[in-house]
Amino acid sequence: METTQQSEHQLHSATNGQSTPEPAVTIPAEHPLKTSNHEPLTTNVGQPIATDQNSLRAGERGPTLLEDYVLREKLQHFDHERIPERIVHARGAAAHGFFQLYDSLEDLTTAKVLTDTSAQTPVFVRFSTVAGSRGSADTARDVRGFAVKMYTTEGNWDIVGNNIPVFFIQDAIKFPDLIHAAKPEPDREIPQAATAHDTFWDFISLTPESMHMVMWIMSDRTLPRSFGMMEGFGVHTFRLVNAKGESTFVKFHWKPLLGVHSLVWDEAQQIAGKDADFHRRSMWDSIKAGNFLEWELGIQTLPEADEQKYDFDILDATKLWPEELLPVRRVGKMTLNRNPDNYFAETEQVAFNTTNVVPGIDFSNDPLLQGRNFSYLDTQLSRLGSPNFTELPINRPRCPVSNNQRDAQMRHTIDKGRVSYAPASLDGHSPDEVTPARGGFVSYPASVNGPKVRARSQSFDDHYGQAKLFWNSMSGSEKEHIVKALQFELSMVETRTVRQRMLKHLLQINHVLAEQVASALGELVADGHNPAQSRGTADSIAGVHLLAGATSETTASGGVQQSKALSMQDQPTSAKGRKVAILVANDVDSWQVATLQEALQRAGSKSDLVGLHIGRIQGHGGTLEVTKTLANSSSVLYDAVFVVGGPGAAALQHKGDAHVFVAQAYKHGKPVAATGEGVDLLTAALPTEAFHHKLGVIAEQHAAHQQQAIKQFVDIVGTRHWNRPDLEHV
Ligand code: HDE
Repeated sequence: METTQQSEHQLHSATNGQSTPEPAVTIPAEHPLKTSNHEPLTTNVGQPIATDQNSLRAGERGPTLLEDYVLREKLQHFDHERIPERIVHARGAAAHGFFQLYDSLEDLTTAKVLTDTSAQTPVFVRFSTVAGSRGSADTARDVRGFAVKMYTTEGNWDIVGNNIPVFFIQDAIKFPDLIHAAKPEPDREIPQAATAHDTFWDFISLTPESMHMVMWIMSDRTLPRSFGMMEGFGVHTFRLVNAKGESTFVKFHWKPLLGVHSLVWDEAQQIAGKDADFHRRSMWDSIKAGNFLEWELGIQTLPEADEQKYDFDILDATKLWPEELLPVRRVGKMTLNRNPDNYFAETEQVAFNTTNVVPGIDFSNDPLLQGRNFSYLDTQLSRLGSPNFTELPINRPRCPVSNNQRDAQMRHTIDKGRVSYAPASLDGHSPDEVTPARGGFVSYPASVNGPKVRARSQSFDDHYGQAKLFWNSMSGSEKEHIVKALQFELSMVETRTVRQRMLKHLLQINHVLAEQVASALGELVADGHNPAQSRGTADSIAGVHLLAGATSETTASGGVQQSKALSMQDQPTSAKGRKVAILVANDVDSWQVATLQEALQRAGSKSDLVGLHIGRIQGHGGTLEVTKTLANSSSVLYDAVFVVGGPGAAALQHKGDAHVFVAQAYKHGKPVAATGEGVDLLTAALPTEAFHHKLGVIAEQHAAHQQQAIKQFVDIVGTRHWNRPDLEHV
C-alpha cells in the first residue's frame, strides 16, 4: 500500500475561475514513501499483472508477441533508467538531518534560519568526490563536496561547499579547463578518479593561482577517514544582511564534532580495492547504529567597511581568512540522523544551486561564485531533464510555492484557473509580491561602477603567499605526507617539462619541499644541489624533523605566518565513529573478547571479530560469532587491531595474512594491541623497535593486567602514531 502524506495531486488554486478562490494546497513536508510489501503487482497504469515470469508468445516455443504491453512497458522503463551523471561530483552519498541554531544572529541577518533558535530546520546533505564517475572508489585522492540543503521556512538555502576552504581558480571561465584537465584523458579515458596524470599537472603547472589549493589537495585533507571527520566550507565570501539593510561579509564553516581526521595514501589506495564503498558504508552504518554525524556551523564575519583591510582580496576564492585574524564563531549544530530511503530518488536527484539563498543572505562579487550562480541551474536542466526538477520530492521546498510559472515536461502541480500572468484582475488573481517588510528578498544595493573589462584585479595576484601559510602550518609528518603525495603524483607524469615546471612552483613555496620532491624525480632544483645526496629521506624521522623546521615567509595572509586551524595535528580524537578489528581463532579467551567489545561499544566504536572463517567458533569459555575473515577483510578497513589472548591465539602466529594484518596496521600508524598468547603474533610481525618506543603498541602478556590493556587501547583507538621508527621497513 502506498504510504503517502500528500493528496493525490498538488493543487494550486490561487487563480481558479470560480467566484470563491479555493486555498492553495500547501506542499507536503515529507515526500511520498512507497514500500512494496505484498502489494498487488500492477502495470504503471494500475492493471493487475497475473504473471511476471513469462512473456506473451505464440505457442510455448514460439515468438514473443508485439501485443505484450506488460513486457514492453517493463523493458522500456528499464531502458530509460539512467540519467546523465553529474559532470563533476558524480560519486556521492547523502543523509537527512536537521539544523538547530544556538544564538540568534539578528544583529547580522534577517534570515529566519539564523535568527530563530527554536526551529529545527530539516537538511539533506550530499558528500561527493569530484573527478571520478558514479562507480568510482570513495577513497580516491580528491576534494570532497559538502553540499547542504536546508529546507527553511523562507525557501531552500543551499551551501554548496567543499571540504577545502579555497579553490583552484579565481574565475569561473577557467572551470571547464580545470575539469577537462583533471578528468580521464579524452583519447584513452585514463585514469579514473585520479589527478596523477599529465593533463592535470600540465594545466596546474601553467596556472599559478592554483598553488594554494595544490598544497591542500596534496595534504591528507583529500583522504578523509570518514564524511563525519571532514570540515566543510562555503569557500566564497557571502553577505549577511540585517533588518537595517546593513551588510556584513561572511564565510561559512562546518566543524565536525569528531575532529578532522584522515587516512594515509597507501591505506586509501588499498581501501579502493578492498571496499570501494568505504565512506558511504561507514556513514550508512553509523547512522543505522544511532551514531549520528554532527557538525557545528561556524561563521567568520568581516564588516563591509573592512573589505580592503587585508593584503588578500576577500573576493578571491584562492584565499582563506586566517582564523587568527577573523575567528570562527560557532552558531549552531547540524545532525545527520536518517539514511535516505532511495538512492536514486534522493541522492541522485537532489539538485543543489548556489543561488538558493534566503532573505538576509546574499552574494559577493567573487567571480567564481558569480559563474557558479549560472552553472547549477543550467546543469540541473540537462541532468534532470525539465525545469520542473524543483517539484521532485527531495528538491521541493517545505514552505508554500506559488507563482505564474507553468507547464513543461513532467509538471506535477495542477494549477487551477484562468490566470497565469500578472498583473491580473480576473477572479483569483496572481500570487502577491511580498514586500521587504513582510520578508520579500531584496538584493543588497551594493554600488557597482567601472569600465567593462575582461581583466582581474591586481589584488588577486599573490599566488604563493597562502600556499606558504598552509605549508608552514603543517606538522613535520603532515609535511612529509605532502612531500610524498607530490612525489607520487609527479612521478606518474610522463612529460618531464611538466614535472620540472611544477618543481619551479614548489621552489617558490619552500626550498626544502622542492628539494625533497625533486629527489624522487631525479631532478636538481635551481641552485644545483643534488637533493638526493644533501637531504636524503632514507631516515624518515630525520626527514620529519628537517621538514618541521622548513618554513617560508608568508604574504597575502594578514601577517599570519602559521595557522593552527589548518593543521590536523591537534584535532580532538576519540573512539567514537571508529572501527576495530579483533583477531580471533578457536580457543581464544571469550570473556576478554566480550569485555573488549563492550568497552568499544560504550566508547562509540564498532568492532568485528576477524577469524579464519566466518560463523561460530569455540572460544575458551564460550562460543564466538565471527563475521569477517583474514581473506575478506584487511587492516586498512579498521582504525585499530586487537589480538586476543588465550590458548588458541598461537594459531594466528602461523598465518601469513595475520602477520600482514598487524604489520600494515602498524605501518599506517594505527594502535595495535595484544594480550597473553596474542603477543606472539606482534613479536613475529613487528620490528623490535615497535615495543621499545611504546608508540601505540600495547603488548600485555600478564593476565592480571589485561583489563588495563583494554582500557589503554580504547583510549587510543582514534589516534594515529606518525612517529614510529622504520615505517619504511615494515
Ligand atoms: Fe561546483 N558544480 N562548480 N563547485 N559543485 C557542480 O552541479 C561549478 C565549485 C560543488 O552534491 C555541478 O549539480 C562551476 C566550488 C559541489 O549535487 C556543476 C564552478 C565548489 C557539487 C558545477 C564550480 C563547488 C558541485 C555538477 C566554478 C565549492 C556537488 C552537478 C565556477 C565551494 C553538489 C551539479 C551535489 C557540482 C559547476 C566550482 C562545490 C556543473 C562552474 C568552488 C559540492 O553545476
